[in-house]
Amino acid sequence: MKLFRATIGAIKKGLDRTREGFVGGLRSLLRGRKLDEALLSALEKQMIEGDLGVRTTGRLMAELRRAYKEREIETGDQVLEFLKHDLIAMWPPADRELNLAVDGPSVILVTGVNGVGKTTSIAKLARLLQLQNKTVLLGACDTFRAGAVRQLEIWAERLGVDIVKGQQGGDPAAVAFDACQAGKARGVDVVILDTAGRLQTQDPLMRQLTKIRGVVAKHIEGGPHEVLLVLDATSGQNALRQAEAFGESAGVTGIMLTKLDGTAKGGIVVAIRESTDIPVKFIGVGETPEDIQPFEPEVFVEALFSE
Ligand SMILES: Nc1nc2c(ncn2[C@@H]2O[C@H](COP(=O)(O)OP(=O)(O)OP(=O)(O)O)[C@@H](O)[C@H]2O)c(=O)[nH]1
Ligand SMILES: [Mg+2]
Repeated sequence: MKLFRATIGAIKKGLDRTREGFVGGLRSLLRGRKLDEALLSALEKQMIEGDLGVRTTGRLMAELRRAYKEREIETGDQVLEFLKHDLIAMWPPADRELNLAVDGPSVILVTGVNGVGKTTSIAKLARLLQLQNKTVLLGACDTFRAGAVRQLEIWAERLGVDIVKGQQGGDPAAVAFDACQAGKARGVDVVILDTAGRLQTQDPLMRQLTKIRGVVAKHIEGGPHEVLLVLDATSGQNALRQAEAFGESAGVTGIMLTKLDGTAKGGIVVAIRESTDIPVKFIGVGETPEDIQPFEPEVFVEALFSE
């Protein structure tokens, strides 16, 4: 059974900018046109500018040029259909479900650089889990930034979920330990750990993350069940570099791609697929707890290309 389902209406709204920007641009370039070399070159340029990634653009263009030469494709409208199918095919059926424990608390560790939307995404995920009748406990392991604990606490109050916190400046791994213990003692379904923003180049902070993972692994069987990396879609190529670096050093099991509503370059989701094997599991399309959607390629591409 699927845990979550995407709804095309909500995704479509969140992708307004990309639909008008990147896809709208493709549409106005291709609609009603006869295909020729000049049009193919213009298309290639737009794909790269839309953050689709160099490799994916190269591959799609090679396939398009072949189809054009063999006269399978003769019009711009056919190119649009071709692109849609090819994009969907980039994500073969795979497990994008949240990995949860069968028995006992599941632990989800959330990480990423500063300001990408970690804490907000945790609130969204907590709400999604609540809708599935799961109980949630939040662990405020961002003991670093002033106000971070309070920010998570406000979300916990609004959502009506438990929170475990420590002292500002305290050891984040100790908070993770307390949250795991409380999760077990209270019979909570999912413990979500918020962490301070960090750069992939900040060794001490990356080691701290390893320590948190170690504490969780020691006290919760199979934990952490997910290490979600939050990436800001508006940061373009930087997001890709973060995915590569964190993917290697932090044992990331899934990506939450936030702020898709704030960019005209939603093609970034394709570039992530191109440069890492880490599945995008959720997308964020706004600032409220309702603005989260599971990433389902067909729904996503359909929403992207809809008028
Ligand atoms: N438009 C939009 N804004 C978002 C989204 N997700 C988060 N934000 C906003 O991004 C800003 C930063 O969000 P936080 O959740 O505090 O980010 P963070 O990664 O926890 O930040 P630090 O803890 O400081 O590293 C806030 O203003 C959020 O409302 C989204 O999907 N769309
Ligand atoms: Mg935060």
